[in-house]
Order: sequence, then structure tokens, then C-alpha cells
Amino acid sequence: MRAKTPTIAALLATTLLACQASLAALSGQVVIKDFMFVPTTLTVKAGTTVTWANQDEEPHTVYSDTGLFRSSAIDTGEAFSFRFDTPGTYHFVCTIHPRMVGTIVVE
Ligand SMILES: [Cu+2]
Repeated sequence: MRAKTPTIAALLATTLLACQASLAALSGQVVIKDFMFVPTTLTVKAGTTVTWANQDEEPHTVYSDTGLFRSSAIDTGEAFSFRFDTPGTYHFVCTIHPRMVGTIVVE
């Protein structure tokens, strides 16, 4: 006999999709390429985990100017993540190439 109400599996699938959507909304990405952070300024909501993904040929670092977060050298194809829970403006720099700077704005 066919059920007329949604199956538990269908309900779980819907719930899972909703969870994935909310997780996606709380992630942000900065790409490191051609000795630049792209975008230079990324605006996110509080609680967002930002990932810096190195797509450059060289290793880079991500250092907060306040010391809040500090990566080790991020090699090509690797990434570094930090979760921003407090609204504010956060500047960072690559310590290997100090002209590489960027900003995360947390709302
Ligand atoms: Cu660098």
C-alpha cells in the first residue's frame, strides 16, 4: 500500500537539505591567487567560518594584525579556516609577502 504522507526518509532528506543550506550561508571563502587575497574585503555575518584557499604557486600565510588568528604557511592547494563570532573589522596580512593585505568585515 502506498503512503500518502511523506516518508520519514523524505522528511529527513528535506531537513538535511535545510541544514546544509544554513551551513552554506555561514561560510565564506577568500581565494589566494597571483599574490592577492580575493576578494580583498569579504563581508560576512557573525558566526561565519571563513576559509582562505591557496590557489597560488607559492605558500602564503594569513596573520591577523591583532593576533586573533594566525595560519602557518598555507601551501598550494591547502586552506586555513577561522570562525568569526564577533562583529567588527579584521585586517590580515601575508607575513611572507607583506604587501598582501585583506579585510574581513563581520556584521
Ligand atoms: Cu604571500
